[in-house]
Amino acid sequence: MEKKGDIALIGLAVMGQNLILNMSDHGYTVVAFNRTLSKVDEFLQGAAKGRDTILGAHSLEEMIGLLKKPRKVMLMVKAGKAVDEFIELLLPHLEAGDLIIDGGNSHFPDTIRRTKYLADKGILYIGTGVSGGEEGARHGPSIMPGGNPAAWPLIKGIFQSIAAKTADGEPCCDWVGEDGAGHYVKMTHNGIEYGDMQLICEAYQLMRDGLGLTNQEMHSVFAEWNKGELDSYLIEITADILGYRDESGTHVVDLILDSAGQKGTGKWTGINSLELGVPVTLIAEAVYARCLSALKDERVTASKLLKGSQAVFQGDRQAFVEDIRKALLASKIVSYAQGFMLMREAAREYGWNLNYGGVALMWRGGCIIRSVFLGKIKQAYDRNPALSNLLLDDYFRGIIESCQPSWRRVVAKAVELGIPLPAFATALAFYDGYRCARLPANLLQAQRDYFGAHTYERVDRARGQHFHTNWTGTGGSVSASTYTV
Ligand code: NBP
Repeated sequence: MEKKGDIALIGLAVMGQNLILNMSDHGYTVVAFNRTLSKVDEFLQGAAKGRDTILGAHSLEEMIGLLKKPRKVMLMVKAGKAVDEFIELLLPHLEAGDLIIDGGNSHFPDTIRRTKYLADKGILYIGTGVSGGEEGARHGPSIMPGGNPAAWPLIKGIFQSIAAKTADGEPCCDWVGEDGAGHYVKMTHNGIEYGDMQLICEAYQLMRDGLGLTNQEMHSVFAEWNKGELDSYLIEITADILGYRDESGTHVVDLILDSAGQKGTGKWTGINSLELGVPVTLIAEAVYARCLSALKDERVTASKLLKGSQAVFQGDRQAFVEDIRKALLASKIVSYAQGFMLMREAAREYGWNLNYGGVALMWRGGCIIRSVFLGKIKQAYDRNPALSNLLLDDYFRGIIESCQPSWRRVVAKAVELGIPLPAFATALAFYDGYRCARLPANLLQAQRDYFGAHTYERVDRARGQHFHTNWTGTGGSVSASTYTV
């Protein structure tokens, strides 16, 4: 009898090929397909050679014919119109109860739309985040599936067996929620990744330009940090990068142009935070920091014209390195607190029932932001699933308290030295704002009411009552309609 596939995977680029090999390692039979057909044969004769659990297909008809029912087809293609095009091409070949999975970095509104569109046709749909890059896809990614809940039992076994596992053996994959929830959580993951990377880069610049440390010294600092509370994949690779030399002995990091690229998921997170009115300031700063870095030519010109600080660091370098570590840790806690605030608001806005501890567990292994720290976040939500803000959890509150003097010293010193620390500084400003019972927004409301009759609420009256003052004596008594973010 002809061998049948458990799942088909379309898209034989780096992610798709490695996911297929991973599924095959776990005993699943996978049918491989790609728009450019030559890549099917290249894969079968290359990385997939000798595996009877990987079958190639040279048309969608052939691919569908090779699948067990209900059929499961996973797309690992470029996000955007390629996904919609493949859905349309697949539809004539599928029947009610079949499942399409999009594992690319799709924008969550597209996943909401596609889930509904396919549900109307009786086709199940999952939009899933897959993180961990090439290595993760091959040996265990973090997988964040959302979509039609009826689809989860069909794919749970495959996904949880190929996903990364925590030290306790728990899979870094669980059901996230309805329609776009999986891609939303993946988007937030990527935003947090932007924040983590920016924080590390700021620590690097402060050590390099402020303290004058060599790459080798910084390699040792990051390697040391990776043994403690900051133990994470990104700190680990930073230590590796700083220690890496080419054949001539040159540190490769010094040869790389300081102009950052981006693919859009950090920007989506920032835009969505503005839409939902959640102050996710650190991720936004991280996106803007990449934008500023990309203005390389302008910066080079400006560096010759705009004067900065003449101050030089004086003091105990080793003690200051420890201050930087603590400032990084405190800023990172703020960034994750903001990320979870965003997901909480998104769940309310889009009607998802997100399990925040489950999200932390999914990010605990396999993905780019994997860290020991995420285990602590999981524990915080285990202690209190209704935790309103990570900053209020006893464990994180304690760390922030112990890091706070260092954090303030680092931000103040960077200002004095003229070294930009946008992410460290915004984290501290957020912290001070969040813990402030009375912000200056009373004056802001007065300004709005002064020039636009936007009205204000009063501290001595119940919330929800709006007042207007005729500030100049010449204005009328008509007020504008109110608007609250
Ligand atoms: P790419 O994002 O480079 O996409 C390559 C695949 O998309 C190929 O199979 C290509 O087919 C197909 N494709 C393209 Br491009 N345009 C198409 C179109 N108009 N119609 C049909 N197919 C089209 O591959 P990747 O880096 O493996 O990523 C796959 C997905 O996973 C993406 O959404 C990506 O954002 C996401 N992702 C990537 C990573 C990573 O580290 N690379 C990590 C996590 C998630 P062809 O061979 O015929 O050109």
